[in-house]
Amino acid sequence: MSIVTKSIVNADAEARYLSPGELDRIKGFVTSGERRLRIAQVLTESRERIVKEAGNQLFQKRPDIVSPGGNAYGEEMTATCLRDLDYYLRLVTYGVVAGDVTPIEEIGLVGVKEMYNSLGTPLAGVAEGVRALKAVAAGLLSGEDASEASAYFDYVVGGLL
Ligand SMILES: CCC1=C(C)/C(=C/C2=NC(=C\c3[nH]c(/C=C4\NC(=O)[C@H](C)[C@H]4CC)c(C)c3CCC(=O)O)/C(CCC(=O)O)=C2C)NC1=O
Repeated sequence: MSIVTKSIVNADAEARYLSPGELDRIKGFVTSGERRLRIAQVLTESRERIVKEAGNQLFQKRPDIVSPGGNAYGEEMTATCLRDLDYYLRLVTYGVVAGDVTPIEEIGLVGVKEMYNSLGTPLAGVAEGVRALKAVAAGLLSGEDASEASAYFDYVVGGLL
């Protein structure tokens, strides 16, 4: 939910006008809109490259993941692993656009530890992959945009560990 919807739901629950503080936060959301959309556009346009490079970085750092006995060993499993990185990149674009981590939390983090544990997928490996996504993405963005995007990747990492 964006700050706009959230503020309206809260205000209406008390049948009141939006408070000065709420209007201020909405103003911040609107003012940062152009930047957030620009970031989401870059990440969306470059998604294939970001996922591919992040995957290469991950597998170089953690060759065990794609070696016999590793959770992402074999063509099909490696593809599934890269698909998961693509999922998290997509969720980060949702967060950036909404200016809010709630979509990331609800779609990609609730119950995720149990899910990965039941699959034998190392959470630390997924987190390392998301860190690599962040690094590759940051390289495609200007300084301020990179730090804004990084906060959402960090949120994913925090939710995995
Ligand atoms: C959008 C929200 C969402 C997420 C996050 C998601 C994750 C997700 N990853 C899965 C599997 C998997 N995920 C991985 C990923 C990895 N293995 C590793 O060692 C690496 C560290 C890592 C890649 C970075 C692998 C290899 C599997 C297949 C595991 C198996 O079938 O044994 C599965 C099991 C079902 C399937 O194979 O599709 C789910 C549900 N699904 C969703 O709908």
